[in-house]
Amino acid sequence: MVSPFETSFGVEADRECILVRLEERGGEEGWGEVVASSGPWYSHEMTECEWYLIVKYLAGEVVGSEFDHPEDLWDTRIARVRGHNMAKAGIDMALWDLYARKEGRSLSKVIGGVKDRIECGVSLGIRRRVEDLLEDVRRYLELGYRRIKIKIKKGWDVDVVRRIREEHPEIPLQVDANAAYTLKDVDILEKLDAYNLLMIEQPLSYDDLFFHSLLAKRIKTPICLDESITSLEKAVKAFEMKSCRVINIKPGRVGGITVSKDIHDFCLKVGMPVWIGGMLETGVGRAHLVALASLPGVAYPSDISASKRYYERDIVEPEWTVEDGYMAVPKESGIGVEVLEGEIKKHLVKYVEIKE
Ligand code: OSB
Ligand code: MG
Repeated sequence: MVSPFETSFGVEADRECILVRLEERGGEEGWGEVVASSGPWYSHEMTECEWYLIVKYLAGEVVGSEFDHPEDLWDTRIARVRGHNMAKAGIDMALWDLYARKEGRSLSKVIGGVKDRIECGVSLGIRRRVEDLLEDVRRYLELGYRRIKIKIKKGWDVDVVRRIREEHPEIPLQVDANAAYTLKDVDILEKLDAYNLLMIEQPLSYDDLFFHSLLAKRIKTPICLDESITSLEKAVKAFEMKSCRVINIKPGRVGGITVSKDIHDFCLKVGMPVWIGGMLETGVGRAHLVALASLPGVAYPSDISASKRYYERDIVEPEWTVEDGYMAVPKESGIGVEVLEGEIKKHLVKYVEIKE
């Protein structure tokens, strides 16, 4: 990565990831990405474990099988595997890309996308000094990003937000706690109400809905859930319990494109705004984020930044770029970018081919 990314749960300086390439018998290919990190800090999922899940339990449900539509994946025994959405998502995404390519349509169009460009936000990690973060904020505003999100944790919250607001009273600004607080910290979280934030993302525990519903009654800043929303069922519960007013949909976290669409459709129906979250994806996973961000219910800028914000050299062509704060949604078939297997080989750690 171009620079280490620090959150309340740790620092990532390199991203280890699993790419899934699905090949049709004598035909098209499709690409997906497993967004797990190398350790179980964002969720229980992590690269080595998701690799094992794919090889031992998931790939066999796809290899040698016939599907009319990518949603049929969820009629296989994959649906019976508890959790490990990130591993499932890698396969689900590859199947959607393959299907869209066969249809000769863009993934965006195939899933019902309605936008030809998407609004880009940037997510800025925790820094050693506030001055460094202020510099990051200036840099990304200059590059045109339409919303700034900063990572917060105890001791790196109210004062940091105040410093940014002093310099930029009007910019769309939000914070992401990655579960760093408990209800005992309500005094700190209340203080954030003074700064006109778009939302606060995942203030409380990674798996919680109930305490967030209590917190929502105590603070004015809208709560957005990320980690807690791992399925359509969780989204429905969060809505019914009033645990949040916004949902960050990450295809990796929920099991891929099919479930992301289900959550999106539900949220659109009940009037809950959504946006698309990222997990520092390579150009492959990013393509899936872009397609989802073109859906009609996406009402805030997404955590979808240019390839250069993450990597010296992305593994797709063309690389993802941001102009005037927007990213163009590809019109080409499938994910709409070419995957550079030569670039992948330069960083390849492990490879397995699973055949019929
Ligand atoms: O909580 O949104 C998060 C990155 C890794 C793990 C969790 C999160 C993030 C980000 C980065 O905020 C978003 C991006 O990909 O730009
Ligand atoms: Mg988040």
